[in-house]
Amino acid sequence: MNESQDPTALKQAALQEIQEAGDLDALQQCRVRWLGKKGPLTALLRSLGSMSPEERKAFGQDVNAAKQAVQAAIDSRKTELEAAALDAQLENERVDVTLPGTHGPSGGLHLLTKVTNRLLDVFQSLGYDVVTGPELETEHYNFSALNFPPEHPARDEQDTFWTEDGRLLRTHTSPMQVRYMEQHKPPFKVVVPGKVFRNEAVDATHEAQFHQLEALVVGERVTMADLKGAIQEMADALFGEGTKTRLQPSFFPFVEPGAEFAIWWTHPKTGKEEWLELGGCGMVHPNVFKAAGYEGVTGFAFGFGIERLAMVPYGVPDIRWFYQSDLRVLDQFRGSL
Ligand code: FA5
Repeated sequence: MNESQDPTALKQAALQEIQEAGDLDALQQCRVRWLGKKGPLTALLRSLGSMSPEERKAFGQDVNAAKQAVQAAIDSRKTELEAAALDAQLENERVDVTLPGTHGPSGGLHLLTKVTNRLLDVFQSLGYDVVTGPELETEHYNFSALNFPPEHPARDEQDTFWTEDGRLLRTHTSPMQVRYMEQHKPPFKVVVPGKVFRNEAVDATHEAQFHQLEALVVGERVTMADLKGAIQEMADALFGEGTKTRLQPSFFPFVEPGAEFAIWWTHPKTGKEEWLELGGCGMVHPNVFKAAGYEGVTGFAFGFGIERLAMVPYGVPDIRWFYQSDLRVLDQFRGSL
């Protein structure tokens, strides 16, 4: 019997090749070569027909044992190669969780939000409650209840946008004075931050939409001295103890007497000093108390533009920059306050 007819020799040769198969493709080729229809072991089985019965029995057993050993070797090599392929894939796809990540840009609070929050902190620490009111107002709360007679020219200074049902976008935060008084009993101290609107020719210091902060204090013997004191406390808290403040006579229909107020402000970098004119103030007019159904009390109110308080100290030269969402502007105030 030559080697190509010896099942044991064929088996040895097959086992060696199977062991050397480096990947699943090579192993599949081994299987076809050794166990396929044209393989040497299949050829040996075909040759059984020409043997004597005794010979056939012994030789057939040998060939089948060789086939089974080859099949078992292929199966076990296949398991090995599959495990190795999985290891290689895991190694390839390994993620190093300790590597530093890549960051997208993070958001931050807008300068106007920061200035508003700072103001609310100051007033809350002085014992004021914070309330907000509707931006879409009635003509009654925005004007009539605040002692603006229907044809009074003071209404022209606060031209605004009207809805078809006769309501308007509030021109100031003062409408909350009467709204609040109707719902509460004095004494109280409140501040009202919020968005207001005016039909303005927009320029570097005027927007059609801006923000105000209103303060209202009502009690039994509230005086002009209390008003001056409240503005002084705000100035001290914002710009440091002993900051100078100024009241100049002015007219608003809903206060009597009325004034405009300013804070003496020194630029921390340039050292430049100037009056920062913030807004209006005064003692609540008796007609406003009447509109709210109040008697026997006194009170003061003041209101000012928040943009102004952000523009001058933070060096923003144009009010329109607050609303353009330009990151070159916004990024500069990320760390401020
Ligand atoms: C008022 O709005 C009064 N309600 C203020 C007040 C409250 C007086 C309580 C008395 C008692 P005035 O129209 O002056 O007042 O506006 C107040 C501030 O809002 C101004 O000083 C300015 O800082 C700001 N302001 C007014 N118009 C604009 C505008 N178009 N753009 C940006 N800020 C503005």
